[in-house]
Amino acid sequence: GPTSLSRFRGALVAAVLGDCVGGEFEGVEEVPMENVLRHVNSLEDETKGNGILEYSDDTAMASCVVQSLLTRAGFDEHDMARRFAKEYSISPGRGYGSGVIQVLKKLASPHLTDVYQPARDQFNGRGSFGNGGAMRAAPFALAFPDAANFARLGAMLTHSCSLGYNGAVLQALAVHLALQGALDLPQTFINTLISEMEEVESDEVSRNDARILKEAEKPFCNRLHRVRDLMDMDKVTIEEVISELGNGIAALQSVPTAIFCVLHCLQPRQYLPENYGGLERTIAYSLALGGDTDTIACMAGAIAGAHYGVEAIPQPWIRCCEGADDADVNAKRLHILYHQV
Ligand code: 8NA
Ligand code: MG
Ligand code: MG
Repeated sequence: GPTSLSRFRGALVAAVLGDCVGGEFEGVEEVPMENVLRHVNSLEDETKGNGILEYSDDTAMASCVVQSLLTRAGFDEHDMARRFAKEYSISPGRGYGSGVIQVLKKLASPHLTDVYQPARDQFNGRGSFGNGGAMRAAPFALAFPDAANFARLGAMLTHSCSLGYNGAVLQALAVHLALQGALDLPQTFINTLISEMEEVESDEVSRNDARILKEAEKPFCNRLHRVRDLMDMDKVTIEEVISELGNGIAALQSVPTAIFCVLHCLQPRQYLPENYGGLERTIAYSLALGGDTDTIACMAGAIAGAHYGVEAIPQPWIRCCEGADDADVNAKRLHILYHQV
């Protein structure tokens, strides 16, 4: 049912799986489906003893968000910033974006009063438009029935450009809607996202950032319209998806892409194995797009997991991925918090 525990567990666990399984192809521009299926199928073959697939910055930062929301029973920017900084200092080798590292080092300073300032100083004061805010946005949707505002503030701790934090808002909205069962009606789902983002992108700052970066007016809405057009097409190639939506490290080139992956994989596809359920299709398809595969699969995983629920996740995948069991435990705690606030 809507907002059931199974959906919460599915969302948080499948996000981790997307990150861990997607790491194999991160930054590879062309990923043949054959290679994706070989990689994914090797997870099922436990005789191979693949060992554990490690998670990256996506899961490391999402875990900080989860721990902070749970410990503070709500959003506390100082606590969250401290956790990001501490996590980075303990495990700096998780594949963080090259810019965000400077923010994470500054956030470690005990003299810092405004925790949003380091993010504002990025890229000559423009702020980052990377997908690092969006990749950790799902937990906000699992903690609050009205997550958009906190997802934005949580992203602004590292991403002060509206094209960064609005991507986090969009990802949180997509997870929120999926938790409610909204993906049962895909057309309504995409139309709701478009009308919500119309509002989100209507402020002066967002309009100005889009102008400066020479993007369309309301860039996320623009991409969501393309998602809707691609959804309506019978056959769509990987090349078309990449050229219309992107597969890069910018939020604008990856959040709408992740949403498309979920929508496209709601039904069986001839190039994906018949024995795959929707969640397996979504993750495999995300990897086949290449580019920022760990992050796109992580975001698509969170949305798809919220839709299909934890039962849709193959057990062998969970056993292969670092952090999947912790995510499952935390999802249960978030479910309680969500129904309290
Ligand atoms: P970030 O804030 O450092 O942004 C990522 C990159 O985007 C920066 O290093 C810049 O190259 C570029 N960028 C962002 N904002 C601007 C701007 N205003 N002007 C010019 N360039 C800009 O880090 P993040 O946390 O957003 O990074 C997220 C991604 O990087 C994640 O996907 C994560 O997994 C990681 N990552 C990706 C790859 C890959 O090949 N796809 C490799 C390693 C790490
Ligand atoms: Mg990563
Ligand atoms: Mg990535």
